[in-house]
Amino acid sequence: MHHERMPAAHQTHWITERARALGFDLCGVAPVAAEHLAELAHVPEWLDRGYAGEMQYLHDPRRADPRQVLAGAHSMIVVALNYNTPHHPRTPPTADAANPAPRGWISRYAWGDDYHDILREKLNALIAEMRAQIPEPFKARAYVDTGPIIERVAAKYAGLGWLGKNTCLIHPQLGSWLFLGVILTTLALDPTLAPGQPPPPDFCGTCTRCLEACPTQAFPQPYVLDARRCISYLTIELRGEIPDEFRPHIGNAVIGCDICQDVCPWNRKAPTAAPAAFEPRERLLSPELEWLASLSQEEFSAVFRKSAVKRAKWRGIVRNACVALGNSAASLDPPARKLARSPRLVGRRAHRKPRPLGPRPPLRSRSPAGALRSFSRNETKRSCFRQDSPSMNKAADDAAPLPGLSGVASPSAAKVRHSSAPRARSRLLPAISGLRICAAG
Ligand code: B12
Ligand code: SF4
Ligand code: SF4
Repeated sequence: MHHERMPAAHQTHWITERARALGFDLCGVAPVAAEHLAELAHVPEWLDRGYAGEMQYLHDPRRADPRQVLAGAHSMIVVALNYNTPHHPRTPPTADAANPAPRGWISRYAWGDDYHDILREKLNALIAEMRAQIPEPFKARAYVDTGPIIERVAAKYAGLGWLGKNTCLIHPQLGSWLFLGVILTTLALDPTLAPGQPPPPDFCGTCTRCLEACPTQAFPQPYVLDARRCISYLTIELRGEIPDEFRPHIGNAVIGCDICQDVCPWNRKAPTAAPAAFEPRERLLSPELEWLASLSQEEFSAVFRKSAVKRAKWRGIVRNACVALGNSAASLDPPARKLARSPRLVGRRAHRKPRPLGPRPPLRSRSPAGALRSFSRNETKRSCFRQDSPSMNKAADDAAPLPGLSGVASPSAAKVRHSSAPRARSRLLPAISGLRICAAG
């Protein structure tokens, strides 16, 4: 087949169209030069402040300059995929009166199939289409968390949205329940934002809901996250013991945390158009904590096959379930309460009265349940914005569904079975005996 060389602008347009056809909700092209990616200048200070905790991979110097990641790199194609499914936000522990067994909470991103696989497959399909369409030789590499690219910054400068005070990428119609992926390429594509055109405006206005709702006070200042304090880090990335001071504030979270997004007004109208693969797997919506704590390694591998939860590892999820059980100790029957407080399971004391957290600016902190109780689904968009700036109100009012999204039917809610099978408490102890959860995994 004979190919005419497409002008760069047409290539960008064609690629974004193909990305849409492959199921991505958003696509844009960002330049790679660090001087066009302003937030990257903060990376050294962020690292110097120690905010990365044990995440050594964040110290890779290439993260501050995508040009160092791929020789001759010129452009970043950035995509976003909606993962919002039509399920309620986090519920307080033991909210189910019919079945009062203590329940945990797994974050929305980890309910279904592993997003890394789903996005990577689509990105590789896009690269294959590009190779078939664009005759000139080029290099292209797909990343979904996997490379030294700060994807949210890339997304901002590809015109996909703004970086909120909770540090998430937010799109005015889609909200922030978005997975991101990047193709780094040597192709000289026209950036989505014309030269001199500013990135999408920041619509956070005077709102501070996320900062106030964070149970562990993980935001030292707006737009900056101290990852060491984030429940997501504590439950997924941290190996070893969860520091005592954070345990009571973790509540019933067992994998990740969504609170700073659950409370965000821009997620109120976020469409639930996620692929069916992101629907919660059986038993994972409000999972029973004793079930999680008693999983054997084999059961863990089977339940979380091709799931992002695997990153936390078996030790991690059992440790987290035990901490959450400790936090629900009041509602446990005596044998389980004893177990949840066992120093063998969770390091030192699993449950203790909440203590004030370490030094942190005077942000108002609430318990996870308290933060979410104040988040009423029926609250109108207007009342939610009443504290906020006129421009924010207007922007929210103007927000209309994206073309092409309005006709997309929400996937039918998966049938989620809350198992109320009688829990064999005797199973819990043997399953975890001998396991030193406080030891690094
Ligand atoms: C490491 C990581 C984490 C860490 C650290 C998070 C963080 N904020 O960095 C932990 C484990 C805590 C985490 C949590 C979550 N993550 Co995460 N994570 C990543 C990962 C792999 C790298 C991010 C990174 O490089 N961080 C390093 C620091 C330097 O970046 P930063 O926070 O953006 O810091 C900037 C700001 O602080 C800013 N800044 C602005 N002003 C100022 C001022 C000063 C003085 C300073 C110092 C800095 C500063 O500059 C910094 C540099 O750009 C990305 C994937 C990727 N490769 O990008 C996913 C990613 C960011 N995570 C994602 C998700 C979904 C989550 C969770 C929602 C999961 C969950 N439910 O638990 C939470 C959200 C928590 C939150 N509010 O951010 C999505 C975000 C999608 C979106 N819409 O934004 C990503 C993009 C994964 C993906 N491919 O979709 N994550
Ligand atoms: S609200 Fe949850 S996810 Fe957000 S910063 Fe705080 S602990 Fe992390
Ligand atoms: S909760 Fe408010 S401040 Fe936080 S990200 Fe959303 S709009 Fe911005």
